[in-house]
Amino acid sequence: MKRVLTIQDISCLGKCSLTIALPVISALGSETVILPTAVLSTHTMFNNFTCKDLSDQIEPIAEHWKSEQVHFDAIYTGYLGTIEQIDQVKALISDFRDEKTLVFIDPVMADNGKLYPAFDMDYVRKNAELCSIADIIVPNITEAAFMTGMDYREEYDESYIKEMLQRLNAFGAGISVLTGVSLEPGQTGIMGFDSKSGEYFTYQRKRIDAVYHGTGDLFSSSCVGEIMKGLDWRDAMRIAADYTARTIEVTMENPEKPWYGVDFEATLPELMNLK
Ligand code: PXL
Repeated sequence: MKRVLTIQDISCLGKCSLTIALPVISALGSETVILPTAVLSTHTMFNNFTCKDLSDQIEPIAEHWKSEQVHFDAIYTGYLGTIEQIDQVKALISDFRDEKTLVFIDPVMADNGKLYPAFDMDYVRKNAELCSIADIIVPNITEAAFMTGMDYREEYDESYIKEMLQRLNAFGAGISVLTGVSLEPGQTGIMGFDSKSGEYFTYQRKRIDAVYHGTGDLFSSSCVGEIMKGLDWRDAMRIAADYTARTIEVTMENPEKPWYGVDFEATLPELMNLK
């Protein structure tokens, strides 16, 4: 069985980060090892959330794993808390990665043109540094605009996305993928660039006009899980995009849906059959 280490916060209530990664990657058949970087009462879209930083636990936990000679087939990082923590995570990745380990970085820090509370441009620069050591990065357009210094646009054409992918590619990751890319009216999906083959990959599907929290984490987690099943990254991203959109659709139909996250619990059984 493949073993995935995922490093991100645990928001006790909120359906995001570890509370999505753990069930989704496990459901796709990989052992999921978690490293919580902070415990929050809720995600940061709630008011008055509490947050306990766990940075001082990262090194002792990693040391223990080293003494147990643990091997990870993938290391997947999401929302992290501070610049210092990103340095710790970089060190952990370089300690544990070998030539077969997939390093998948989702530089979670912004959406809809804005940085999340608690982040600033120093944090953005540090995330760009983290992206440089990845095999695959999956920023949304907002995160990529901040990291590349390009203007954030809601209306754009393919040349804007290609320029952004080229600037991301210059950081050094093997594969750079932009999420939330709409190339035709009524459509949305992803566009990626593979630095080895020099090829672009685009996947577009019907756009659903709703914004829900945690959908980026759902996309990344299902993508990592599918790659661990042996799928090519392009197939994994296509399935992850379909699964995320399907989950948004199902969530919208639920009259009792919570405002803070999607009903991925309802669609998880379907994910196992998506091809
Ligand atoms: O879904 C991204 C995410 C993860 N973790 C925390 C967040 C957010 C987005 O706001 O606040 C704590």
